[in-house]
Amino acid sequence: MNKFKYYFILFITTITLFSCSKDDVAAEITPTRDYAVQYATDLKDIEDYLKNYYITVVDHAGFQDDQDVTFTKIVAGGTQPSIYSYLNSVTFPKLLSRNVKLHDITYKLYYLVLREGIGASPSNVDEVHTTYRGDYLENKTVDGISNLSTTKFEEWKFEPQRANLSGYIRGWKEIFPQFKTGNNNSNSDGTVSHKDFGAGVMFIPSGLAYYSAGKASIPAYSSLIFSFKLYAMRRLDHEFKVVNGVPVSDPDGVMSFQEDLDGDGYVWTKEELPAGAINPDDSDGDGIPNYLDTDDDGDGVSTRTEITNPFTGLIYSFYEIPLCLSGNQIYLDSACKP
Ligand SMILES: [Ca+2]
Ligand SMILES: [Ca+2]
Ligand SMILES: [Ca+2]
Ligand SMILES: [Ca+2]
Repeated sequence: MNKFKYYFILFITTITLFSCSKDDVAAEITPTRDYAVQYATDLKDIEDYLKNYYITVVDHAGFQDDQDVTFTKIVAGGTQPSIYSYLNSVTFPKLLSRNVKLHDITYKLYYLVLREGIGASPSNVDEVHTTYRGDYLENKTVDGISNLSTTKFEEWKFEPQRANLSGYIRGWKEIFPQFKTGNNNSNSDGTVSHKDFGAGVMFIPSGLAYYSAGKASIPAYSSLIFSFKLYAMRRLDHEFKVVNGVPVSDPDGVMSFQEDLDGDGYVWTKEELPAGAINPDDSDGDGIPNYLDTDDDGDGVSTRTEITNPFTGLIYSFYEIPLCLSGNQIYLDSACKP
């Protein structure tokens, strides 16, 4: 019953948020475009971009501009290798793609790996510490000639942004887990040097971004290009309970990345999977994946109770590492530090 309430509240909150935005009034009047039709346009634009632009990457270990990437159009007769020329390359940079099944289509989500990183990979619901630049892609046809262009809408260049991937667009959730974090060293002047972090670029069709809604500075139906650096991350533990109609964090002591039963690096909700798909990360098959389910096996005893040592009262993780509770977060080390 609590699970139902949680989704109901989420649903109501979503409706309220969307009905408060003036921009969405226009979106309601114009019928939303067909996903498959829009995707075909987006894919063509993205592949045209990949085939007609080249990259320049700064190699400057330990400095803020390390792995900065700029994109330049190849002029007629230009000999620079296009981004597309790195497709499935055995050396870096590598242009790779992921197939994402959503909206009854299979999206091809391209991403460029400049460097993989040396640390651990976040799951799709962990918090990433990242600097990034976002551009939207536009194709304007004038006198029958199509012209691709990009417009920067956001940039975090210096202080890394802490982004809980749960609240971010699908493209981010798909691509960040393909990268690893780096080494972060505090300097005597209070600054932090980052080395050997993962760095890349993702080319996201609008259906895996903001689609018809757009965002403040992003037009509706925009494909997005994000260049990013993954410096660090924080593991999270996501379960909720509902108290007096309000969702309250109720972590079970098993970090969400440990609730990835099939080990593919991702935990998805029912809504994020194709209709009718079996969720590999939902033990009791009740429609709530383990990372949001306070009773994974559905036996009526909470997972948290099941993994608490009855003699010491300590919670043990899958790996028998003592955990500690600080505020609403459970941390993996006994010093209660994130
Ligand atoms: Ca958990
Ligand atoms: Ca999984
Ligand atoms: Ca479940
Ligand atoms: Ca149980």
